[in-house]
Amino acid sequence: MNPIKTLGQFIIEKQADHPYAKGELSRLLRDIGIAAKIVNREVNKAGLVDILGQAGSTNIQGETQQKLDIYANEQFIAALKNGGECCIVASEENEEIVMLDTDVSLDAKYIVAIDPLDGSSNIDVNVSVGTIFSIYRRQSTEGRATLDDVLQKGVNQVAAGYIIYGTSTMLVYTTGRGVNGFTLDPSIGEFCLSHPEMQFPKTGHVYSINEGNYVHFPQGVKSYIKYCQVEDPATNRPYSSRYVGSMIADLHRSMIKGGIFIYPVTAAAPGGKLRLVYECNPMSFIVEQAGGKATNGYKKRILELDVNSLHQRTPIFMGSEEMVLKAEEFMAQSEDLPNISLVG
Ligand code: P6P
Repeated sequence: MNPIKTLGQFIIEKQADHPYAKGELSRLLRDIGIAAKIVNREVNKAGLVDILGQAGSTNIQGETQQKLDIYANEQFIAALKNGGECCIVASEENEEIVMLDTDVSLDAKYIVAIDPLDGSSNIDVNVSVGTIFSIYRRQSTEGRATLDDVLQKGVNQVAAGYIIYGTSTMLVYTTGRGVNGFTLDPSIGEFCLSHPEMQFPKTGHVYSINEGNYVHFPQGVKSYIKYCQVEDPATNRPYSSRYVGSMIADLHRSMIKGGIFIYPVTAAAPGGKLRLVYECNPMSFIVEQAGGKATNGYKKRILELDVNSLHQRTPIFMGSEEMVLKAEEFMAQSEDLPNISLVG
């Protein structure tokens, strides 16, 4: 049996790979791990809210029960504020950036973008949900960090990861040297290394997309879906269709089993639905570090997209490299004239 290696031990071990690291990023990652354990505890008893009263009711201490995504947001922001290594948090739950203005945080050099509880609508039906985080170094050198420090391209990320609250709770992250997965062992309250050096299979046989939007998809997406459904044993088609409705769960499965996840432009979301700063960029960093591919469907790497606003959206095609390339072939053949800003 391999000896247990906790997230904390792993972070310190890997810090040695960065000779000039002074421990700030290590402490920041540990702060995130602590908040993840706190959120996990509440997510895991979410079903009990019905017994204890609906969210928004008051618990026996008379405290108002909060929606879980607001609770998660507050826990991560508090952990980052207390940790002192982060100066700004950009969150899906906050319209504006959150300045962490404690004496220590003001001089902190890291920015964290976060989706505190992605897929939270699935909590009531007991489907996996998750937290996504993205870490940048502030670019400004004088005064307080600003929104411009947040609106950096994905290629500038120093770290990114997600926590999936599923059949087990896992924390998966990269600092640009591969992707490693840690599973929470509740008996010791530690994330333990369980999936070292995660890699996407080069191809797969599962496609993940909300086909309910089919009529509004670009022609290239419709053609790719039909390609996936054709009977061709030589290429293991038809593929299987799997769609959880929590991007983290769909992507995590794709990374382990092989597959492609697509959220294209639709009539309801002409610029795509998923957010660039705290969903697509962090997930794309992980995908690429695990040997996969992540683009907007028009041969443009997600990580190289210009970031112009905090809650900016983008279409996303990510997963096993060969599957993304095949989907992009169909996108390139279609007559659709995409919004020119989307074209690589
Ligand atoms: P739809 C969850 O709300 C989310 O942001 C992603 O996690 C998920 O992949 C997507 O939206 C689901 O969107 O439109 O298919 O319900």
